[in-house]
Amino acid sequence: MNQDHPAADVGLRITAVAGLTGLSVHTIRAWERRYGVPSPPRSSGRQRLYTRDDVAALQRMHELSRSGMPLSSAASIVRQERESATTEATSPPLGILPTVTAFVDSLLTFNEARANDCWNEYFAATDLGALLRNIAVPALHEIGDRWHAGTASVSQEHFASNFVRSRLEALARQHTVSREAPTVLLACLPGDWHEIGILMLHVTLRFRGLRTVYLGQAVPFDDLVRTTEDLQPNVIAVHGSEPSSPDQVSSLVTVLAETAPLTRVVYGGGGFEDPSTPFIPGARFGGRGLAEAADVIETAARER
Ligand code: B12
Repeated sequence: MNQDHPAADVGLRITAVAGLTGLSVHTIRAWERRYGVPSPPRSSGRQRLYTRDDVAALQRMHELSRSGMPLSSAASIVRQERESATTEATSPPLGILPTVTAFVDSLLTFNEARANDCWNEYFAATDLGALLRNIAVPALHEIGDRWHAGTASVSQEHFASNFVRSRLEALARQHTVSREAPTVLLACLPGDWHEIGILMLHVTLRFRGLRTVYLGQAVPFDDLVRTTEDLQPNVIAVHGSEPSSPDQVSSLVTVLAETAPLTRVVYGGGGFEDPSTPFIPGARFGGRGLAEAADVIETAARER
């Protein structure tokens, strides 16, 4: 590692920096190659290791270019600003990992900036799976339980759900995948508005290199069928939370056996978690956790 670089001991990987800035990995590399902004040190394995100052420089360059400034001018402004700043002083250590309690507190108090810091810092220091498993899912469950117990309001629950949803959507958008990759269609069954779990799967599968098409909440049955027939995806993964969810999946399997015979159907969500839920012939239960669900879907998608 380059010991001359300020705060070289707090290196972030390029994928984490992409998550923090909303820029693609390709753009970050291109800006370094063309404009030298930023120019992070490398690890002994030649991986770029970014500091907080590097992330700030990329954010500043992004901001200037979005305001209409040519990239070359934006880069020279960023370089000048960095030279006149004492980089040592603006590079605080990453510090300890944010906790789910801190994240929940920030959401319950509508503190978006702090919620963003928790999300960004946890993601930068870990990976997508850990962020979802240790922060996002437990926070939503905790807030949901409080709402159920009457100690959190609908406003707090909506704010929290919308915060998580918008961060997931941003992650999905910045991570595009080749059209040649196996395709997974994801949707909520008719009447089901609980989309965050399946949205998390959409992002997770994209990060694994699958091509995902995400339809969102409460998709009408006929639409679900028509879109599957049009796309002929490798897998259709559906989330259901209603008592009618198993019947809906059975009907989907019956229709698609004729019109999309190579598409595999995977299902999950609260509507299937009652132990008395019957096995649905022709479809696969994806399990109760995100990682397990992603594994089941990925395996099914790569079979064809
Ligand atoms: C946010 C939320 C909402 C939001 C959803 C917003 C949105 N954009 O998604 C809104 C406000 C719309 C909502 C509405 C309702 N909700 Co609500 N909601 C929640 C809450 C707080 C969080 C859900 C969530 O996103 N969790 C995070 C995700 C990641 O976790 P998950 O959904 O549990 O998913 C896990 C697994 O199912 C699996 N998984 C998820 N998706 C998939 C997909 C596949 C294919 C597979 C294999 C696996 C899988 O992985 C996940 C991680 O382990 C929960 C509280 C809780 N404790 O879960 C209640 C909760 C789910 N809601 C509940 C209820 C009762 C309702 C309403 C009926 C309330 C009402 N009276 O109107 C309506 C129903 C609307 C409908 N018809 O769908 C109950 C469900 C109880 C039950 N089992 O019947 C809960 C548990 C709250 C509670 N404690 O009572 N809700």
